[in-house]
Amino acid sequence: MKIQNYINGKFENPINGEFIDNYNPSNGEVYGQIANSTSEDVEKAYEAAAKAFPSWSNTTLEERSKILSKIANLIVEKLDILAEAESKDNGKPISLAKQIDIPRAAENFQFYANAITQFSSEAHESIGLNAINFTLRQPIGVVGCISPWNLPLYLFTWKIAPAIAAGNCVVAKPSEVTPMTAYLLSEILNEAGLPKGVLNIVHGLGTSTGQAIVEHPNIKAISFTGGTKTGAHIARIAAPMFKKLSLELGGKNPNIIFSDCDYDKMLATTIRTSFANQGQICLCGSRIFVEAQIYERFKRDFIKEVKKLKVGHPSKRKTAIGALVSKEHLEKIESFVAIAENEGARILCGGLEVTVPGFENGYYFQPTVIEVTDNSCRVNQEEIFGPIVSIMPFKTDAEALQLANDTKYGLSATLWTNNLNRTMQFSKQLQTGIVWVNTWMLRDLRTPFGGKKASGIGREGGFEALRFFTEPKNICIHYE
Ligand code: TXE
Repeated sequence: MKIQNYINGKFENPINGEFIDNYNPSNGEVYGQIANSTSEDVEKAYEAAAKAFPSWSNTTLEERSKILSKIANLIVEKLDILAEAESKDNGKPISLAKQIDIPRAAENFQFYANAITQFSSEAHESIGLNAINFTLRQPIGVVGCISPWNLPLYLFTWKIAPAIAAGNCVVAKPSEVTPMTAYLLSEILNEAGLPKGVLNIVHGLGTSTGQAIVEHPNIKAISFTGGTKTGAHIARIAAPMFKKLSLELGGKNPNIIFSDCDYDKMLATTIRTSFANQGQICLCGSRIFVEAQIYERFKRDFIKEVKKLKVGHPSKRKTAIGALVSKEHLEKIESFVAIAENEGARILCGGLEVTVPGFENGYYFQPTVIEVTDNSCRVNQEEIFGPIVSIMPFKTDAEALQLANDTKYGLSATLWTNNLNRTMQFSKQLQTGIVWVNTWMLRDLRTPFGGKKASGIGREGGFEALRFFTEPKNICIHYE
């Protein structure tokens, strides 16, 4: 299976003819090849996008909306094929791909098919000066979208849908670790009648293909989701070129549990916040802080539930935890267990690789709970991005808040309490872009999404994404 680039509505080999291996994480085998594109391919994609821009940016909102809806419908029609492909490429349980990843990819297109018809700009009447100002929100031109491997089609479409809805043309790159569903999306784009060149998908490594998108002088905005280090690198290149940047980066999210919460709901949700998608979601709550008076009870109950989670092949119905995305990632996760032990933390459960019969070379790891005593330890400060969480008690609200904010990251926080005053105080004082109270990952696509501090800059979602993908221009008209 060869994954080719999709440029100007056509599938093409990379200009250098080179391909790189694509692995199936559930068995460690190479099952396909992906284009190893260079800056030449990115240039070709850019040219196709630039050529399509004058017409696409003048296409009526109704027409754009119709095409986006059609893409959404086709994703729904092909749900099974896409979910199987996502699971095979990423290692996630197929049930998760069917329930979350693929439906959400369709929703992303449907949401922006609707949102673009409701997007408006402001007018300011300069009273007494005989002038009226109005603001045009114009598409930027050709924009770059770069996405990661953890929620491949979900995050790829989360960027592309608002970008094209707003009238831009796109050069996009999915992660080289999980390119398959972006490739399948290319076929859908043709079927939906998206004009050629509006969306071009170039495959390849981050350091070559991705970097070429960021460095391209005429790609004027970059929307990126991925690691914090990569985000900083991209910012260093893009800033002197005055590119618009949206960076959705890592997290080290606190999950703060007070004794006055709805305990059963909290326990069930905390299993998800900790281990959904093998813990490979930027919103996962990897640092669990528990009020001292329920700490021992929580520890006992949580570990009991974690031990019930079945690690297994992603296609099996009973699998709760599938394979990690790559061998390198498995090794990174494993190294954190040794780091924890060296730091004097206690491994309460898990901590080992899992051999799944019949799939011995797959990348499986036990869900792991580590008890830490000091929030400054590496386990609590570095993004592990896998099935490892730490737990630690706290005594007072002030201490919980201090621990929660004591990290360089600031993406999201989860708070479990039924106390309204506490809810408000934490909501105001947590240094994160998102706060979940008595829930987790309940997503309303109209809301702003993104982080503070080392978790990035800019917000995606709702009209925020349409604002990002447009440039405001004020027109001031004086009249007599
Ligand atoms: O991500 P990268 P990696 C975190 C997580 C993980 C770590 C590294 O902690 O362990 O990041 O993961 C492209 N110019 N997250 O190395 O490299 C790359 O090809 C332009 C959190 O896989 O950041 C891919 O398409 N692009 C996260 C995308 O960037 C470049 C999700 C992300 O890859 C590039 C994933 C470059 N120089 C990892 N280098 C989240 N926030 O959800 C790489 N890329």
